[in-house]
Amino acid sequence: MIQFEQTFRNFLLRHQEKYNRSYHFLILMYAIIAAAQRIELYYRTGALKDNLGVAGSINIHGENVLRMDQIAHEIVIHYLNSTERVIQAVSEETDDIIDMNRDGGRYFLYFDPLDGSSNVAHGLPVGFMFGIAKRNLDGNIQGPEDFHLRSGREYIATGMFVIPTGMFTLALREAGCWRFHADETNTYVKPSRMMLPEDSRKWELSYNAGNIYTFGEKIQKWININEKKYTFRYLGALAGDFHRLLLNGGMFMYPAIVNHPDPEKNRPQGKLRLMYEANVVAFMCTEAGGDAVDETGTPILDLPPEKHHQRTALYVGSKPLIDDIAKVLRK
Ligand code: AHM
Ligand code: MG
Repeated sequence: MIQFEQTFRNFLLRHQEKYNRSYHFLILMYAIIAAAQRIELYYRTGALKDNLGVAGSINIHGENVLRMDQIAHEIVIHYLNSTERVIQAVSEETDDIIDMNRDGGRYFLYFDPLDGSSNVAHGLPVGFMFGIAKRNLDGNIQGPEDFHLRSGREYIATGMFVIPTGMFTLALREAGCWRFHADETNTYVKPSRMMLPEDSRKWELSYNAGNIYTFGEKIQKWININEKKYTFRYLGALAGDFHRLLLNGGMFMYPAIVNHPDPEKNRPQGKLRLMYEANVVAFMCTEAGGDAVDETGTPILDLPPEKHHQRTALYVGSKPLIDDIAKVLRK
C-alpha cells in the first residue's frame, strides 16, 4: 500500500473553510509555492550552470548582487503578478515598491527571494522568506490600513522555504505555525504543528560569534553568563538557523553592531530587515509559542516601519530566553 500524506493544498482548503476565509488566499499561496519550487530548481543546478556567482552590480544596500538573487527575484515577481491579487510588493532586491494590481489586489507582499547570501557561492541552504498583509476591505476606512507600511502585528501570514532542502514553514494568524515537506513528486505534504519545546536541554544559541566584541556591553555580558548553558549553532542563513530553532528551541540573535573597530562598519540599527526578515520569523515564532524583540526590548511585531527597507536588531526564540534578554535590553 502506498502511504499518502495530507497535502498542503488540502490543509489550506480546510483552514480557509474553518475560518470562513476567501479562496483568494489559496491562489496567492499556490503562486508562492510555484515560485519557491522554481527557485529551488535553479538553485540545485546553480553551480553546474554557473548561476552561483555575482551579477556584476551593487544593490541598494551596497552589497554585491548575486546572479541567483536576480533570478529568484524575477521568478517571485512573475508568479505574484500572475495571481492578479497583489496590490504592491516589497522585495529586498529592488529599491522601490513594486506596483502590481493597485485597484483590484487584496494583498501586500514583503519578501526576500534568496536570503543568506554568504551561503550562495557554496550551494548551501538559503531561504525564500515572505510576509503577507491584507488591504482593508472595509471601504469606509481610508488611510494606514490601505498602506503598505504595516507592522508585523498586522500581517496575516508569514512563511519561509529552506532552499534546496524541500522544507516549508508557514504561520497563519492565530492558527499556528506549520511545517511541510516536499515529497517525491515535489508536492508539499504532511503538515506538522510547530511549538517551541519547553525542555531547555535542547535549546541552542545562534549568532555570529565572530561579531561578539562588536555587540553592546549588555549583550556581551549576557553571552558571557549564559553561553555555557547551551549548544551553539550558526549556519549564517536566517531561514536555516530559524528552522533549527523551531524544533529545538533557544534563541537566534543578530544584535546591533556598536563596537566595531572600524566605526564605519557599525550598524546601530541592526543588519536584518524588518519587513521581510525579522517580522517573518517573529510572526512564526510567536505562533509557535515564542517571542521576538529588538535592541530596545520592544516586540518586533509592534515596530511601526517608517520605510520598507528598514533594518532592525533581532532577538527571537523561546519565551523565557527572550523575556530574559528583553529585561537586560530595557535596563
Ligand atoms: P542577506 O540578506 O544579505 O543574505 O543577509 C541576511 C543574512 C541572514 O540570512 C543571516 O541570518 C545573516 O544575514 C547572517 O549575517 P552574517 O553573515 O553577518 O552573520
Ligand atoms: Mg536578506
